[in-house]
Amino acid sequence: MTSVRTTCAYCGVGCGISATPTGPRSADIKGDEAHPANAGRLCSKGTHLGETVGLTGRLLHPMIGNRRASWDKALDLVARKFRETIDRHGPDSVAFYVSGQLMTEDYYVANKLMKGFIGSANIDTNSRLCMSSAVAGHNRAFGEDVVPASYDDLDEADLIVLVGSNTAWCHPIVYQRIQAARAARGTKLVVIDPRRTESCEGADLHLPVKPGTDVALMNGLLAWVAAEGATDPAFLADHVSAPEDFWDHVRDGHDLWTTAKTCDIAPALLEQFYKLFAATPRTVTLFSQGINQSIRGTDQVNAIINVHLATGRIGKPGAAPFSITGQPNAMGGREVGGLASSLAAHMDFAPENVERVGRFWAAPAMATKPGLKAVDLFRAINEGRIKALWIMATNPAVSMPDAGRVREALEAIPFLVVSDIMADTDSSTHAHVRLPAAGWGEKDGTVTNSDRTISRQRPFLPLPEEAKPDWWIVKEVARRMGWRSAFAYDRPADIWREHARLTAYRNDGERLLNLRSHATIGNDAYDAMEPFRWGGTPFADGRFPTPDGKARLVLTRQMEVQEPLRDWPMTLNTGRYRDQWHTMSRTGLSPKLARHREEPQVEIHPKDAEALGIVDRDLARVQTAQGNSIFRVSLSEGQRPGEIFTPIHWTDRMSSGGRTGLLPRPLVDPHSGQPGFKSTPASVEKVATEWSGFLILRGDEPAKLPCLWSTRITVPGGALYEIAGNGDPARLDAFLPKGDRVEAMDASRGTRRVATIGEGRLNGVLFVTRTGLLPSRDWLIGQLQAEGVGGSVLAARGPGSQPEKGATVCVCFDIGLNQIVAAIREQDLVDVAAIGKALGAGTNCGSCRPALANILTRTSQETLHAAE
Ligand SMILES: Nc1nc2c(c(=O)[nH]1)N[C@H]1C(S)=C(S)[C@@H](COP(=O)(O)OP(=O)(O)OC[C@H]3O[C@@H](n4cnc5c(=O)[nH]c(N)nc54)[C@H](O)[C@@H]3O)O[C@H]1N2
Ligand SMILES: Nc1nc2c(c(=O)[nH]1)N[C@H]1C(S)=C(S)[C@@H](COP(=O)(O)OP(=O)(O)OC[C@H]3O[C@@H](n4cnc5c(=O)[nH]c(N)nc54)[C@H](O)[C@@H]3O)O[C@H]1N2
Ligand code: SF4
Ligand SMILES: [Mo]
Repeated sequence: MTSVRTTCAYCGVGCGISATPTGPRSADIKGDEAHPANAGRLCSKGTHLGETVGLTGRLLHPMIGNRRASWDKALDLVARKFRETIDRHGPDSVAFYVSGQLMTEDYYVANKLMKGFIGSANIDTNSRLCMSSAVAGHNRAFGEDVVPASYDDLDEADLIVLVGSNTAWCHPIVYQRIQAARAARGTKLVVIDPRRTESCEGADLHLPVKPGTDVALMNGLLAWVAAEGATDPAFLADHVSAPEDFWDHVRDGHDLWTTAKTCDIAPALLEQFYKLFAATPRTVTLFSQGINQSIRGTDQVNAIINVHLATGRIGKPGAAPFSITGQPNAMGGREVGGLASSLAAHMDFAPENVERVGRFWAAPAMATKPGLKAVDLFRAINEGRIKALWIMATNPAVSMPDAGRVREALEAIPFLVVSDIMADTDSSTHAHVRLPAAGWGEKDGTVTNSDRTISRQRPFLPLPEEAKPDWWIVKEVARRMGWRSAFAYDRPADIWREHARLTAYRNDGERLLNLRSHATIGNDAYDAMEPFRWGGTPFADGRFPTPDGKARLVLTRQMEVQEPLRDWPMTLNTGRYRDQWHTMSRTGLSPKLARHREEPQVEIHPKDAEALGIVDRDLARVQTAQGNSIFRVSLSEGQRPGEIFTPIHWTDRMSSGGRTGLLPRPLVDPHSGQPGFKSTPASVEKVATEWSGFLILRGDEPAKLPCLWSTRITVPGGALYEIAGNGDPARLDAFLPKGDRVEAMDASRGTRRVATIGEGRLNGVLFVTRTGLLPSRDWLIGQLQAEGVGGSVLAARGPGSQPEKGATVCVCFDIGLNQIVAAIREQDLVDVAAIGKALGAGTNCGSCRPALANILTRTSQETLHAAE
């Protein structure tokens, strides 16, 4: 079969992929060597995309309630309900909640329908939770939402500063590029993050700042460069405007000592960073959620941009403030105007823009003001003001702050439509209508990555059953609402051309986003489109898209950071794991990716744990004013005392307990409306259960287990559940699939081992203990694939069983922690390359190389201690 060039389904790096179908629902995945974002490399998630293109769990037919319906019936119902709601309660009584995982073409059609035809701007996107502070910051500083950087700048920088970005895990190919620059030209790397993440492994300096103090840190830096004469007076005079009292404000109270105190780091460390920054013109400051997801997000973004403007480090090779995007098409969504706060094609709601876009669309009902931003939108549902909602490609019941309230909104709303690729998500359980969307590998369109490179996503698998592309679904509803000719699209290229024409429409250079050359592109040329970056090198001529052509310094003040409260002594930080993507609907299908972190953990400093009577691997309850969840404890010196971290990925479908979304408070940044996910007052307590254990089940149907805590991961041939609870664990026997039953009880040790076997194949096995001692799961998991299995399976090990591999570090070659430590000790390995030679680990996708570096350091320290 021939291979198809497409773009990765996951992050905003936007790696090119070459996919070769190997069967009706399988494909061989390789990096596309011709793609500028990755030049053939892929991280662990991209590498294992092939494991996720099966049909497990897919939604394959339109559903009205729990009944299968024809497309005609389902689309008619959606159109009729939206029409009736608008007629009765006005256009602002309906809303769309969409996603940076839609194609630009899907996004364009949804935005046009809401803002030009329904006549409301109540279309917001999960990018509100992700990028909106960067958007607001860009608009304030540059007059347009333009990311003034490209990946090439990383190759040409002498200093790269990561602020609030765990690039090693979340943008691994960019991180590899940074490491390549370090090797090639000695680029220095500084990480500013309260946690010591794996991104710090390959860094020169880590500043473990107190959360929420980045404004102070950046203002202190600005004061430092000003005092040292390291600003660029000519650039400032010609190309930058500032509020009158700006420099007085900067000089006031931003000395090194005060700043170090505010940020809670050593002055010497801060000085080291400031000196390095002041002395290095080619600096890229790369930032993501540690900056954006804050109630101070927009000011934090502007505080970073201020420093770059003041030093003239923008629009030049190797020098830029770089907001790196999360989702594969976060940028495309911003380009079409999919946020409630923008209109279309980088235009806001200024009357002349409303008139211009209205004329272009021949719109019957233009929205004239911004719509509700995500948090307000769900609040409006709770309050009964929004009565019909259509969710596309996002899972707000998990990913919104205070997700418990969001669930109530989804339960209460009179009419809910969910377009998704999966049959059951935490959000779609509440839907009146579920619409089966085309997924990655089937869909066809364009995406824009972090550095404005637009690439094609191309299909290489047929649409399964009745699934349809999102653009098709939306335009069919629009046509049924009466707007037939305005939504007469036959293919994504039709929409792309219209979007390109709008970016160029009456645009004499006021807007940098201008895709004029694509306005008349033919269908074949669209199909063959090579990745291209729009906008060239923005601001290279020192001109900015503001009325006076100058960039703007924005006065930012460090807001006070709340001190710990009596009931909530801890601060909860939330974020991502290397090998999982958001609510796991796709990565959760991959047995390999599951092994990096098998359970949702709460990371806590050993001192805090000790004070709370908690030890490593205990279960602990994290409580906030919004709700509580249970996590496996992981002691970590990389946490600052008083601060804990939990992952965002686990849902009700993958766990009971373990859901982070319930916990964050719904407080938002005043300019962007982005929630402050990274900082919520919390408390932690140990959870003691009478027993713990695990369950391995053949098949892929998720089971809802009646125990206090459980989490599920996919394994080859089935699923592994880690479980803990109180009362009689015998009730779990009912979840074992049918078969001959073998069991072994040991009352004195409080263990219970039960397996069911059919025709020599293991169907399921349950191990429970009251002592906490359990055998390795690996061998038992392997038995799902074995034949001739008998009662001896309960011994949980076969003849000649291998020693335990330990937690998987390298997913590509399935190498565990214990194997790596043993090899380092026995073979005296001294660097990551030597580990690669010995075990293969780290030599394929490279995502685990920071982890290998960390294991090397720890192992050699332990060996030293042992020798002393
Ligand atoms: N593996 C994986 N990769 C992903 C994703 C995924 O789900 N999984 N999702 C993608 C998406 S949509 C996004 S948005 C990106 C997110 O990518 P990142 O922003 O890199 O990821 P996060 O883990 O959310 O948070 C980054 C860091 O911010 C730090 N932080 C918290 N508070 C502060 C603070 O006050 N100041 C500073 N300086 N730092 C702070 C956290 O400790 C954390 O290490 O990742 C993308 N890539
Ligand atoms: N506490 C906390 N919460 C957070 C964050 C955090 O750091 N901390 N980060 C926030 C950020 S940055 C983000 S981006 C969000 C992400 O949060 P979500 O957007 O809610 O997460 P996903 O799991 O990516 O949801 C995508 C959904 O779309 C479906 N899907 C996939 N492809 C398609 C398609 O082509 N069409 C359709 N119709 N459906 C599709 C998937 O099955 C899945 O159900 O989470 C936010 N929430
Ligand atoms: S870095 Fe990884 S997840 Fe991101 S686009 Fe590239 S392969 Fe995909
Ligand atoms: Mo995101």
